[in-house]
Amino acid sequence: MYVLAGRSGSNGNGDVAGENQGDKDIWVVWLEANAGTPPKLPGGSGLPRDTDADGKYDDVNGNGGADFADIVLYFNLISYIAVKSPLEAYDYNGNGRIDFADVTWLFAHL
Ligand SMILES: [Ca+2]
Ligand SMILES: [Ca+2]
Ligand SMILES: [Ca+2]
Repeated sequence: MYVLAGRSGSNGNGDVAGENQGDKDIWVVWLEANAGTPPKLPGGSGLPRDTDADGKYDDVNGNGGADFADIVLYFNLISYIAVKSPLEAYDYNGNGRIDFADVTWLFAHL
């Protein structure tokens, strides 16, 4: 964890304490080393992986490779992924949504 504290010029109740300290508002930001790496999915065996480093996490179940089981898991978890996972990791077709088109994209790109 890293704490980044600094001054802001906000005029509203914008700091972490919800108080306006004028130009001395303190912001605390939680930075994670691999913020873009999505967490393990329910039913997965490990951390999801981007097997070809294109930014799309095609090894959905984290078993080491992109395979048919990833398609099945993605399909079963569409609603979960849409709410809980970073969009950029699973929005394979880049339309800004997690949807069935991403399942078919994954199937076509195995
Ligand atoms: Ca990939
Ligand atoms: Ca896999
Ligand atoms: Ca999509």
